[in-house]
Amino acid sequence: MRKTSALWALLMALVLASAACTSATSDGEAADNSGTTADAGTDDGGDDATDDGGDDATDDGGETVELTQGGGLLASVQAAGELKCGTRDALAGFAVLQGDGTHVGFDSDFCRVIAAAVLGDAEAVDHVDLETADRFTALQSGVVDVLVRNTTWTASRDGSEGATFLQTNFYDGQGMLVNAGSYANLGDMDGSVICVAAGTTTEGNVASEFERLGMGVEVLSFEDNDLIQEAFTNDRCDGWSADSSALSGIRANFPDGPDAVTILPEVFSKEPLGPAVADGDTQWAQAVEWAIFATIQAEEFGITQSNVDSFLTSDNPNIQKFLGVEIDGASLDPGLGLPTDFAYQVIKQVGNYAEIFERHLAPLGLSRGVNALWSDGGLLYAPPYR
Ligand SMILES: N[C@@H](CCC(=O)N[C@@H](CS)C(=O)NCC(=O)O)C(=O)O
Repeated sequence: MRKTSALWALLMALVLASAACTSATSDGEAADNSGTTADAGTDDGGDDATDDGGDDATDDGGETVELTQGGGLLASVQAAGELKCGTRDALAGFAVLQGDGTHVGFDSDFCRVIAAAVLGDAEAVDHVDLETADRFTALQSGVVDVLVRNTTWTASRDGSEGATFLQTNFYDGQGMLVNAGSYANLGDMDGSVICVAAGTTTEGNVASEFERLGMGVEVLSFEDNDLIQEAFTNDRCDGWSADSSALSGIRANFPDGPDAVTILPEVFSKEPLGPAVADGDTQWAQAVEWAIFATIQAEEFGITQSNVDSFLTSDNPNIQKFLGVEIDGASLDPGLGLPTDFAYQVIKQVGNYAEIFERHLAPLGLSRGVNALWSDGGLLYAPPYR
């Protein structure tokens, strides 16, 4: 019975997934370097449902059902020996290209987490710089294997953009940066000009929020932050709206110093940021997701980059399974297609979630808040690895 229903589920999923993969549009209107003006409306639309693929191959209770799930990207990435990770090169705290050619930041490290899990080598990453508006076409066309680029999970992106979002690795919300002393609250900004990056959730959120407040603003959209910075400096923008975490990075690196600008107190949207893959390849999606879970679970176990080796002799069976330690002559292989020591590699080569956060986001003044572990009152929770 189980076998039959699993096969039906797979068949249905393949039909849905192939339908879902036919239309790829970029998220949002084309960017205009001089600033595209709009005063209302969102462009993050679309509604059709897609399904990201088949059902499970094994079930806790018993028999194993051999099913091929999806498009084989896990095998392709392993054969290529390199992960193409869609990211950015100038987003403070998240992904910044250094003079020596390395990428540094929270997103850059999560690209490494995936490479460590899948390839056993955190440095086997091609960090592909993507503008906001190009993210989903790059994912759909296979230019990148995964997107780790401060990208918000929304229904329209799950649906119309053909993306499958995985474990959120940073729960964010939208904010507003203004010149120090110019405004105290969003409610003071009626009639102002707000600058945003094109092809983002930010654009639509500004329109909705000011509509909700019964106020009118002009929204100017730019291709990237450098262009917004220039417009802001030239007094073309009264406010700069973006994810709050991004604004913290922008403020920390502001040309006239952080005190020249203020982030207003209101956070006016939910922006769950996390990795996304193209629809239709469940095995790949699961591999990426368990790589992220490994960072969270490691923090919960108290396993860090520097102490992970001491845990290889732990007598806690949950830790033994998690690190791929042999129990009765075999390591747990849950059938994800990942090496059985993938979590060990992630922790040893990149670190646990707390370490990655401390390395890149704490220096911007960000605290864990809702991004704490569930056991500390936050939202981060990894399912059991067994
Ligand atoms: N999380 C939002 C916004 C993401 C976004 O791309 N933000 C812009 C503005 S902070 C950005 O990353 N710019 C980077 C750059 O220009 O280097 C989304 O997914 O649409």
